[in-house]
Amino acid sequence: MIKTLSLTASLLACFASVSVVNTPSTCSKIQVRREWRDLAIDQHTTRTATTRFEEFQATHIYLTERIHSVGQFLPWHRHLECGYHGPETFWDWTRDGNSNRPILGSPIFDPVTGFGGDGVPGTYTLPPDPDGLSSVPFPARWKGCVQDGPFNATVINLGPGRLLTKHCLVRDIVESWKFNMTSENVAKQMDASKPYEQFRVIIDNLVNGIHGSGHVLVGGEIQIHPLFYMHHSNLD
Ligand SMILES: *[C@@H]1O[C@H](CO)[C@@H](O)[C@H](O)[C@H]1NC(C)=O
Ligand SMILES: CC(=O)N[C@H]1CO[C@H](CO)[C@@H](O)[C@@H]1O
Repeated sequence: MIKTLSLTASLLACFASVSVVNTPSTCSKIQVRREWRDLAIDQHTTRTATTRFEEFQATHIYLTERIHSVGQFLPWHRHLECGYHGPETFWDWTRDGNSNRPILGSPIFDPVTGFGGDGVPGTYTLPPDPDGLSSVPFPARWKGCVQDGPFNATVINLGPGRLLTKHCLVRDIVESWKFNMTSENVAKQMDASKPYEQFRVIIDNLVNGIHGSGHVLVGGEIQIHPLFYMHHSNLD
């Protein structure tokens, strides 16, 4: 209860800073959100710094059942980013969904200036999970370790799910899934969902929804990776 109250209090504090007030004021400095590939390269480096990163992963794992498929899904995920003071950036997946270029050719998955590429088949096996702690929705989509780019040698200590295992960053990027991420599909989901309740249910659908599909397109464990924050900024 205390945890819920303090989360609510900090959520309010977080939104208080962006709430609209009637007193006219001028902004001395306006920060513009930029799509990730429109940032200068040194800003990429800043955004992917890993200070206290595991605390963010752990918070998301610990609260998983309370922050997905519920009304606070979007505000909670925004709250997780609250406190980051740089210009917020995002992964506009419609730029990849609308493009004829294969998804792995996207600057997002570039091995040098991006987040690295696909998992290598046969390099990862899900650990035994007799107590059902990992709650992996698509076990077949844990193809293998990302073995290029800045996360090649990254050791992840948390996960899958609530298991604690040392492992690599796992992906299984599937080309056909990018067709969920077109502007057309985004517009369709916006049009179909008038009340907020309907909206969050539609976007959260794992197969067609723009939130669920972002996860499934990348496969493996996007939620313990910086790309997760780019994905959620875009939903915002
Ligand atoms: C990935 O890391 C391994 C182990 O450190 C190394 O042998 C390999 O050269 C790296 N691959 C790339 C593409 O950087
Ligand atoms: C709306 C849409 O295009 N949905 C597709 C999302 O991707 C899966 C896997 O390719 C398809 O089965 C869906 O039809």
